[in-house]
Amino acid sequence: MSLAINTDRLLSRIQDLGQIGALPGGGCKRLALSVEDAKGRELVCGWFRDAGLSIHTDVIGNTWAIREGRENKAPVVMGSHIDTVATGGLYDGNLGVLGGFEVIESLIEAGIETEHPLAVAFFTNEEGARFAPDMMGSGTCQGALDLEDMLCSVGIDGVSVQEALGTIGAQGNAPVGALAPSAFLELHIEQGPVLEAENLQIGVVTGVQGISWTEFSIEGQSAHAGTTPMALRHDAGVVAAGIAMEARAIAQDLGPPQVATVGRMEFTPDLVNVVPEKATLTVDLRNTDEANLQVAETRLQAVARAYCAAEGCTLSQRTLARFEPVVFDVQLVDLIEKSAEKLGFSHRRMPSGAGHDAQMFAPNCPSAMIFVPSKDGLSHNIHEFTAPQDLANGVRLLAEVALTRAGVVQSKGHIA
Ligand code: HGY
Ligand code: MN
Ligand code: MN
Repeated sequence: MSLAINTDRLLSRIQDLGQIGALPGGGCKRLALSVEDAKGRELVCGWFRDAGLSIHTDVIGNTWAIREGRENKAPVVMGSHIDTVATGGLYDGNLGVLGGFEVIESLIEAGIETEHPLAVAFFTNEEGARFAPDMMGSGTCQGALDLEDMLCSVGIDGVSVQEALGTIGAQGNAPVGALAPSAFLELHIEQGPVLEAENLQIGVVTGVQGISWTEFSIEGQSAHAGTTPMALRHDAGVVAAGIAMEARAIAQDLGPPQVATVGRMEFTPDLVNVVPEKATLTVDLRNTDEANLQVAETRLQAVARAYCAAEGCTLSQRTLARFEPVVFDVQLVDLIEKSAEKLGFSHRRMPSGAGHDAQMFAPNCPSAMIFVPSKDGLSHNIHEFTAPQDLANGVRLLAEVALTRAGVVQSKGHIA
């Protein structure tokens, strides 16, 4: 069976949602639990409501919409996120939510009934850009993260998740664990260069690499840039710079798939002629192999301590996120691969370099992902782009797998 989907409707919804938080040069900024996120939630829930779906929101703002099945069984859930980073694109997360919704709406139009209910979901703060950690909503609803801890998480702007939920009215009353899928599927852009480089249409995602986010705070001593001899300095800035260079060296020495990123670095007092008395920086380390990720972490820690000691500074740190690598359900991955074959899509198996909501469902129910190509491998960039045909391919494959898992009871309408 292959469900006919309405590609034009999908594309126009992606554009409509992309208007919320639109940036002047393209792309959009819809940080988690911001006013823009609230508007995005309102738009998407309006579409869910118009389609007659029953909408549920839980205590951290995760939202899902259910289309009933013939049996009162656990739903097959298609989900992702609609929050973005500050230099976000139109597709990261949004494709998985709007694509899942397109599957459900096309089913309704085709008069197709399924045994299991089908649901489409978006999860709070997948990005982790404003509030750490990432995958916060999905991790909380699936028991990987503690609700109270997450509600107390304070963002880079000094606002807590609890406050932000209250400000935009996004806190619902469904309890943690209320969403218990029979299977979880996430369609997502690859966000990397592999599919495009190999001229492939689909990524059959085997799992997600491990993630380690650390925020280092270095305390030194502010001093005059001109009068203070180098030997007398306690320069927090130079320690931060050394840690940043070490992060890059670790990735180079360990080689792929190890990656390292220093995304944030701040100096205090941040003035041209004052030796920094304080520096904070974040280091994002990732690897598909947990043992090697720990090697990277250990080496980074050792160097941070050594640089601080040599400069006479003090070091403190916070773990902002720490998730071990995840392997997706073998049968579901096989089904995605077989379905891609059946639909005639070129494809390959691959791990995900990015974190995703699906990884939080993997311990609790069969979970897996479908990737479609990213132009120039770009994401977390306003020029993020995926061609319309690739978007449609991904949604058709999502439909094929979701329908197989949900079981088609009867089709009054058209299934090719
Ligand atoms: O950081 C990530 O991998 C995802 O974008 N949250
Ligand atoms: Mn994403
Ligand atoms: Mn992202």
